[in-house]
Amino acid sequence: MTTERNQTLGEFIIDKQEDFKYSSGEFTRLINSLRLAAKVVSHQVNQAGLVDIVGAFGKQNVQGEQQQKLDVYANEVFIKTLINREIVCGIASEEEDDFIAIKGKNGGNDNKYVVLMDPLDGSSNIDVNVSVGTIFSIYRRVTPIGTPVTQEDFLQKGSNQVAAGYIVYGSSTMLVYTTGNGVNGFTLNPAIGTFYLSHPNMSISQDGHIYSINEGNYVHFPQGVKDYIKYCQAEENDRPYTSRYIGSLVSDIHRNILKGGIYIYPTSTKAPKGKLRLLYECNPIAYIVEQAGGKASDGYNRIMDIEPTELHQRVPFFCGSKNMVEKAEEFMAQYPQI
Ligand code: AHM
Ligand code: MG
Repeated sequence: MTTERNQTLGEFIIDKQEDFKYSSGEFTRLINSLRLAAKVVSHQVNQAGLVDIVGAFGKQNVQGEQQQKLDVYANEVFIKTLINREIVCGIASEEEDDFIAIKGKNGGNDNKYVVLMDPLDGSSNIDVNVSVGTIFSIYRRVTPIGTPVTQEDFLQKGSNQVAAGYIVYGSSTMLVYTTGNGVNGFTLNPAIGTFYLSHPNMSISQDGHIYSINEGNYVHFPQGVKDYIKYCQAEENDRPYTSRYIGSLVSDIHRNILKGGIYIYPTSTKAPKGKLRLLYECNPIAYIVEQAGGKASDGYNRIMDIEPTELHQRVPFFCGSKNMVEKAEEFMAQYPQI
């Protein structure tokens, strides 16, 4: 057993393999592939501004949003890395219209995992040198091994996740993930391309002092959210809270896990279903935050209990310190869920 102080991600994965109930070489190789792709994307993100990769790619993604070149690049790197290593049977990406069914060498595919991901979230922040992230979510397929994957394999409740993680490309690059036994964070030493365990057993405090929401949309928010914002700003007890909003989900969540806080992306008159995607963003982040001792809901119900109905489904998102999320839910409960 390697000492935790200087343990690398590769060593950690091997050491923890037996703790993981679905432990198999297949899963280990899958995590290793994501680790490799993360390093490649991290390198490219750090080149932004140096090479001609910043700026609109000139085409819109399935959500109708302008896609940036680095979105496309990150999407390709993660997909190609997973396909080339023949370790998953299917991939769904926020940047792809439909899921990808991966054929094995002889047409069939004996792999049991599917990966869902947002390859580069918050990419509008790239060309202003603000942190972005990758989010991934891993499930066991539900259809028989050896047959082509179907939508059913991807439309699973978040509580079925076997692992989830994010990579934050910030002042340093960190990979944070859970397999259901707590949350661990690894910082990349870019000089030698190695992730080291820097944040073992990450936990989020039950109470926090940060609220993160795009308050510019205040007039469009539901009344329960408006009331909660006023609660955060009231001068009473340990309030007013501090407002911090990067506009990059992974970075906002990462900071709030470390410092204690709540992140909210509610419904609004402009985005009646919310903005964030259940499968690529909310479920994996919810799994990590719950494993760190926090909570994630849509304002009324647990995120990971929602039965998905479509790949690119959007949901409102309330996530972070347990007591803060519960307080926000109290305000939401004053009004009917629309
Ligand atoms: P994206 O997947 O198109 O990058 O959008 C998701 C991002 C999140 O990272 C961030 O929290 C949110 O959108 C910010 O949205 P807004 O600018 O509306 O506040
Ligand atoms: Mg996104």
